Amino acid sequence: MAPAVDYSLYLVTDSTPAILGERDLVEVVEAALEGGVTLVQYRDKISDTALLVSTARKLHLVTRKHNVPLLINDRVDVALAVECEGVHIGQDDLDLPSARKLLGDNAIIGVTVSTVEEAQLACKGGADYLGIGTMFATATKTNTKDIIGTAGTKEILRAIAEDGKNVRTISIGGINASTVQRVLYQSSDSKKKLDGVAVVSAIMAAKDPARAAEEIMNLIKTPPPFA
Ligand code: TZP
Ligand code: MG
Repeated sequence: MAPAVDYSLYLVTDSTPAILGERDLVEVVEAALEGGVTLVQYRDKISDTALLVSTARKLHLVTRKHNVPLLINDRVDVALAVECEGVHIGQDDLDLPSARKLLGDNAIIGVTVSTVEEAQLACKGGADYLGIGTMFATATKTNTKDIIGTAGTKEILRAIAEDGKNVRTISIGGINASTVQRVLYQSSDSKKKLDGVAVVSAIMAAKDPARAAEEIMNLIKTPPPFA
């Protein structure tokens, strides 16, 4: 079993010019950590393997400084090379049992799920957390399979309330300061709630990523006005 993790504000990185611009990825992530993000996923679909490994090493130095786990998107080999805390895999990546075998019981392994069936399978397979989405349409990832909204998310949470009671859950897609409270409140089932939200552009593309992270974290901690 992986160590206890705070999933409340999960930063997923993006290295594309549309989001990062001319800025340095590691500096933006460090600012977001100062603003209070609790978990970081290095998601980079453009760099070659050598650059992925060297960037992941730099990111791991800063995440460790803040005592926050670093996970790698897609690439179990990169996570092994840099000895970070885990991976996030999608439905088309290396399968969960193989990832677990390679990384061991202490690694944090998250799986993207969009349907009840995928969620049940990931719970059965020993995922530590589910990345449930896509919550809302987003310019950051346009080839998403399904936009499931708060209703679809709630349906998944309800379906895994028993078999997945030890599995943590986060929502991803279009989450920002304007949507975060609605996401957390409207998705929650009486038996199982989201443990957090994953955010890309609302923090990564912000002029002041520390301030953006802080603002979203404050909203997560505050009961919504419509509750
Ligand atoms: N998976 C589903 S939506 C998404 C990913 C990686 C991108 C979310 O980006 P944003 O900018 O937080 O909407
Ligand atoms: Mg993937």
